Amino acid sequence: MATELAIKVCMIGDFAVGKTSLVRRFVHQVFSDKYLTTVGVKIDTRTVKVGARAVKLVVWDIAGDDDFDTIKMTYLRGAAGYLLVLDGTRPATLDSALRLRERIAAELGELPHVCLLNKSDLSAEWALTEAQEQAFGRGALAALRTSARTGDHVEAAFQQLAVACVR
Ligand code: G3D
Ligand code: MG
Repeated sequence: MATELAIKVCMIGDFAVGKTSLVRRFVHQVFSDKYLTTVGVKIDTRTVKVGARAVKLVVWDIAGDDDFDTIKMTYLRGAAGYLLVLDGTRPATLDSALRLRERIAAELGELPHVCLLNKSDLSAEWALTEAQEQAFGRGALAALRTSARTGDHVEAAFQQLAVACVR
C-alpha cells in the first residue's frame, strides 16, 4: 500500500444547504466523535483512491448554525480545496455561495473547489435558471447536481476534489 496522503477539505455554503448531510452521506457512518467544539468545527475522514494512491480526506464542517459571514477564514487555513454547496430550491443560497467564493479568493487566493447544487431530489422545487447554474460553476473544477438524500453525485464530488488536490 502506498503511503497515505492526508488533505484537508472544507465544506462551504449557507445554512441548511446540506453540508453536514453530504459529509454524513460520503463518510457512510454515524457521526465520528472527533469534535473540536471550541472552534465549532466537526472533522470526519474517509480515504479514497486516486490512481494507485490512498488519499485521506480530512473533511471540515462547521457545526451548528454558524453562518460564514461570522466565521473566520482561519477555518480554511491549510485546506487543499473546498466543496461549495448551495440549495437548488433556494436561489438566495447562490448569492451567499458566490459571496463566499469571492471572499475566499480575496483572502486566500484561488483554491480548487467543486460546486454542489444540492437537493437535486427536489426537482419539482428546483429554482435555479441555467444561467445561474453556469455562473455558479464558473471557475470551479466541476459543478454537480447532488443529493445527500439519494446519494446522487456525492461520491463524485469528493472524488473530483481529491483528484485535483493531489495532482
Ligand atoms: P447544513 O449543514 O448545510 O446547515 P444540513 O445543512 O445538512 O443540516 O441540512 C439542512 C436540511 O436540509 C436538513 O433538513 C436536511 O435533511 C436537508 N437536506 C440536506 N441535503 C438534502 C438533500 O439532498 N435533499 C433533501 N431533500 N434534503 C436535504 P431538516 O429538515 O433536518 O432541517
Ligand atoms: Mg451543518
